[in-house]
Amino acid sequence: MRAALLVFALAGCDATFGLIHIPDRTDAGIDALDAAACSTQPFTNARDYATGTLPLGIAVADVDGDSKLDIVTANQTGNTVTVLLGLGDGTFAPKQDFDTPMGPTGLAIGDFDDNGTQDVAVAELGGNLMSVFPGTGGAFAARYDYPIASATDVALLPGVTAGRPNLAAVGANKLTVMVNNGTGLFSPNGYVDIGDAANDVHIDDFDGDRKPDFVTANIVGSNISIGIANETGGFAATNIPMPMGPRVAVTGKIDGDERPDIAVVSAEAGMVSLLLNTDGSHFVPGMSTPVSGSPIGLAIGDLDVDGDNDLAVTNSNESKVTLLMNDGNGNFTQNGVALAAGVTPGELVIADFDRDARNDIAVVNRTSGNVRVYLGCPH
Ligand SMILES: [Ca+2]
Ligand SMILES: [Ca+2]
Ligand SMILES: [Ca+2]
Ligand SMILES: [Ca+2]
Repeated sequence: MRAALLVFALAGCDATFGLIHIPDRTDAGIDALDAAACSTQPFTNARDYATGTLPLGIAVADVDGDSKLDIVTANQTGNTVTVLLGLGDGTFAPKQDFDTPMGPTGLAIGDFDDNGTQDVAVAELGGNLMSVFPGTGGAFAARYDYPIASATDVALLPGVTAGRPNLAAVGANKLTVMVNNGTGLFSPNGYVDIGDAANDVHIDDFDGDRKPDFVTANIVGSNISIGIANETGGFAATNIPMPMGPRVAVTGKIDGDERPDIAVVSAEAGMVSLLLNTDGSHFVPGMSTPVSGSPIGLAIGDLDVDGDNDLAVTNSNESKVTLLMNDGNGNFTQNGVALAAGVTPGELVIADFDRDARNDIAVVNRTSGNVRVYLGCPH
C-alpha cells in the first residue's frame, strides 16, 4: 500500500512542477527496499502526531465505532485528553482535545454504561480526581468528576456488576475500587493498601478463577503489589520488592504456560524484571534484562509474529525504544537497533493499527508533546 501511495505522490509532483525526476522504480523494487530495511529493524515506518502538552498516559480502543483503532492520551500540563482517530491504514487524523479539570496522568477505555460506545476514565493526580467521559462515538457527553484519595492511573475491572466494568484507580499507597452502578456512574467501595507511590495498574486473572486481579508498580515503595480477588469483592494484596524505581508492570503469558506472568520496568535501576506465575498465587523471578537510559515505559505483545509475547521498553533519556524478543520460554534478547523516538519517550502500547496482522507500536513523547507510531514490517 505504501508503495502505491509513494508512486502516486511523486507522479503528482511531476505533473505540477515538471522538474522532479520520477525514479524508475517498480513496486517490487520498493518492496525489496522495505524487506532490506525490515531485516535490520522490523518497525521502520514512523510518523508523529501532535497531542496536548506533556502526554503521560496512552490507551487504544475504537472510540468512534468505525472498526479502526484510535489512540487516546492523557496530557498532564495540557490538562486535556487527546483523541487521535485512526484511519485504518496506520495513519491518524489530527488531534481532537477534550478538557479535563486537574492534570490527567493515566486513563482507561471501556463501555462503562453498556450503550455500545467507548467511554474514557481519566486519573488526575493534580486534583485527586477521576473523571469519566461518556462516549458519543468520537466525541464525549458531559463529564463526571469523582474525588478520590489519590489517582495516578486507572484500569478496567471487567464484568463485575451485571457485565458492566468497575474501575480500579491507584495513587499514593492506595487502590480504590470504583463500583459501577450499572449506568456508568461510579461510587468508591473502599481501599486496598498497596506499595508507596503507585504509578501504574494493570488487571489480569492470575489464579484463573475468572475474578480480575491487579498488579501495581510503586515507585517509592520500590515494589509491585499483586492483588488477588477474593469471594467478597475484596483483594488480598502482597508487595514484592523490585529493582529501584518500578514504573510499569504489565501482564501476559511469557514463559510458555497458560498462566499470565508479569514484567516490570524499573527506571532508576535500569532493569526489566520478570515474575513468572507458577500456580496462580505464587510468582518466581525470571530473567532480568538491563535497559539503559532511565526506562519508564513498558508494553507487552507479539512483535515478530511468532506467537509469543515480546516487550517494548522506552529509554526515556536516550530518546529511543528498545525491543526485547522472547524465545517462547521467557528468555529475552534485544532485537536489532533501538527505534528512534522523540524527546522523553514514556508510556507505549502495542496494537495492529493498519490491520495487516502485524503488531505496531505507539509511544508518547512527553517533552515533544506527540505520539510516534511505528508500523510493523513489511508494510
Ligand atoms: Ca476508530
Ligand atoms: Ca458507553
Ligand atoms: Ca482471579
Ligand atoms: Ca500492523
